[in-house]
Amino acid sequence: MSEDWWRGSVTYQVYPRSFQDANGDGIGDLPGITQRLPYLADLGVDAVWLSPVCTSPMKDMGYDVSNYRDIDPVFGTLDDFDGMVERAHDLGLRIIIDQVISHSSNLHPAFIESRANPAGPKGDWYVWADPKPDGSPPNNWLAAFGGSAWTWNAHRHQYYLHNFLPEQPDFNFHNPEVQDFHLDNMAFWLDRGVDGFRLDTVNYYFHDALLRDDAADFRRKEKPENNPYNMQYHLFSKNQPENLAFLERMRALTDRYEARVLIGEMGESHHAIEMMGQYTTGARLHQSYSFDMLGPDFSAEHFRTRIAGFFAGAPQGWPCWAFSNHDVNRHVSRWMRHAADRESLAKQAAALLLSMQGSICIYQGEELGQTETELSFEELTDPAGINFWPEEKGRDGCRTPMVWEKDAANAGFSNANRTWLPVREPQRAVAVDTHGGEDSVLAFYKRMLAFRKNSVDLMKGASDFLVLPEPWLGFRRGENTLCIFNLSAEARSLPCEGGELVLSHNANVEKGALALGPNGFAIMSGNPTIRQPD
Ligand code: TEU
Ligand code: CA
Repeated sequence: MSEDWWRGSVTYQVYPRSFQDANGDGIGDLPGITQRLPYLADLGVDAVWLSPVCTSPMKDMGYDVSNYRDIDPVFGTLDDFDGMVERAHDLGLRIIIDQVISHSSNLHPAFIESRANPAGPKGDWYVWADPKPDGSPPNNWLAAFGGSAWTWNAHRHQYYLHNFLPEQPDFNFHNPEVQDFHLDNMAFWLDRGVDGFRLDTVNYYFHDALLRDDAADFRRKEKPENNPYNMQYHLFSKNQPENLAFLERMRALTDRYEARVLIGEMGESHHAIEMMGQYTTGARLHQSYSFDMLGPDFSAEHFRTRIAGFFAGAPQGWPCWAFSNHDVNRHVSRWMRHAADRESLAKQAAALLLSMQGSICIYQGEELGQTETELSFEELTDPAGINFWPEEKGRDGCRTPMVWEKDAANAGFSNANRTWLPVREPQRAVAVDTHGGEDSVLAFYKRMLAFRKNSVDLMKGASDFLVLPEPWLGFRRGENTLCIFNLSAEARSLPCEGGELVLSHNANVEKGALALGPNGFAIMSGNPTIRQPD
């Protein structure tokens, strides 16, 4: 087993509630995932990342854990988990689990004990602080899902910190026992055979011990488009220097096992690129999962500056890029205004993402060209949607069930009368069984995944960006691969001599020109000479 299998690998994110329901209760589960693993092996991904499946009151859909060593009954049992891991390994797929340790559920026994007994052994496991003299919270830190990051507790006569919901109290990582507790829990899963962790909110573990105020708060009005969260210019509530030493302890633990991987999720921050580099340089994380391509920006300059900027700043670091996940609008919907049609955009995005330098995460359904589901307020389950409605619609629209068979009940996801989020049109229309043809989005993903896996240039080659005006994006990878994209809905062409098309869509090379139609792209070999468009 190669130790660095994860360099350039592609991980498929499964949202367990919405992948496959095996017991008919309308919610996806582990036996359902196990049934569908052959689909993922056939798709050609290297690993599967499961959003959280540990015991949880589900206030934030599993990102609020009440037992780090068991499976929530809605998803199954530890036996089901072991069965899934075994089946995945048989199929050559690795399993990466979400580890949500910055905070727990407020129903975790450690929090209940901490709250009840300030002088007891767990008294200091969470972040407790006295009120200001006027009774208000200790500082101005904001919670991502709205309001202050502090909630009053009448029993302790103190506030506790929660960067997300009040039901997600933050652990106090300044206490070494808290660090040990989490490392022990991670060893529990490593011993069970998981191949790695996606570390939720990895830059939130430590808070400023002096509890200093965060800087300017640009609240909801000025926040970037399509961001479902409360925004603040975080200086002290996260991104603390003490975190690096803890990540080194975590790496030392995983290095005791063979070929495991740590992928840290680093919430957007004013210095995200520097932090991503810092967290993956030296014996810390293997990959930093970037938020940079989860937003509205679809310009060539954006993609170029993110990728080139990362490697310029952190030549020893390693990024992980994604266009969609369970927290953001699906990219086909998000970028549709730059596209002529859904399919061309979906294929172009696949080609672009899967030709990038770094590792890649794709999100369930994107291989179908899936779009965001429109939901009514009554259908929402996500607190971010419920709290910020109607300015924001929250994250349920990207979490609706996977569509397998167009004409089956619940598109083959479940045989329940009612599923936790609805299955409807137009999502159903792009179900897996509609992708039989060679031209389908799914068929393109398979080709592109296979191409990447067999291309040393795409897996390991450096990126060298061409100087081209918008909306052209072009870069060479390694020795012999050129990737070029028309990021617009209008046909364009530029002078091009030599080279051969290897994989393309809406592309044509003739008479010394490369013509790319709406959202066209070309992956070429043979080092063609490209010149500025006229
Ligand atoms: O998301 C974290 C996340 O998106 C934040 O870093 C966010 O960008 C920032 O707070 C904005 O200021 C993860 C999970 O992916 C999400 O589903 C959970 O709700 C969240 O953590 C809490 O565990
Ligand atoms: Ca179920």
